Amino acid sequence: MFQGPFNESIIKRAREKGIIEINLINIRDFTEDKHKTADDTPFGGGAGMVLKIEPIYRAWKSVSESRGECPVIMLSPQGRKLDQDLVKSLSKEKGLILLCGHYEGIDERVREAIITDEISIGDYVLTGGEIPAMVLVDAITRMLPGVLGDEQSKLEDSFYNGLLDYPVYTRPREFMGLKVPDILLSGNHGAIDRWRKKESLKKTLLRRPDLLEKKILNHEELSLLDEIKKEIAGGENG
Ligand code: 9D3
Repeated sequence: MFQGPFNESIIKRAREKGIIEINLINIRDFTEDKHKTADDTPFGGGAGMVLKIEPIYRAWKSVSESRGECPVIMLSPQGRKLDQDLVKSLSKEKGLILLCGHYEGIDERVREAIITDEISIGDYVLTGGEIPAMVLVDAITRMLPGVLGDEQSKLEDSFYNGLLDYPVYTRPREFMGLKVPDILLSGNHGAIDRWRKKESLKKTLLRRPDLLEKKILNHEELSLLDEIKKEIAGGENG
């Protein structure tokens, strides 16, 4: 499942540059019976299977003995919901061990014995923790120095942090009567920058006011927001 996302594009380049290292571990390789049994039926009965603790414990022990101490994160629907603040703080760790289940539950004692954090990627049900693990790796990797171009990182650090993106356009200037805003063709970079900031704020106010409430706004942002609110009250533009 991991071969596509981890061997393409930005993640591939980050691995090639040695910025990140990803090791995939199959807990079945840490079973000791002939059938490589990693799961069993639940005590107390009921549907579904439960991942056994021993193979997971042995896999974890083998990794932490060679790599040293680091957070052990289980991807689970019961976890703390992932957001950019959590991504940022995890991006500062030297290493992470990610544990994901597929279809089935994991013996509760795995949590007690080895798990330090539990993370969900949102309130919807998937078939396993693999895609959430890929999401986490992807989001963390793009935060690491040297992964994105310098220009992209500067953008992230400055104004647009915590706001929705402003609209972008490329050639042609007109398509089926749909025009590119004149200001973007004006060559006035001060005015373009202001327009973009305003569009970012407008879109965030209209679609995600919760994001605006979290963000500490500077003078320019507050005054742009004031303009936007007056325009909306006046029934102009959408
Ligand atoms: C909440 C559903 N559970 C009810 C008994 C069973 C269940 C279904 C699917 C338990 C785990 C899963 C597989 N999902 C994950 O492992 C998972 C997940 C998710 O489904 N949504 C968002 N984030 C995550 S992180 C791991």
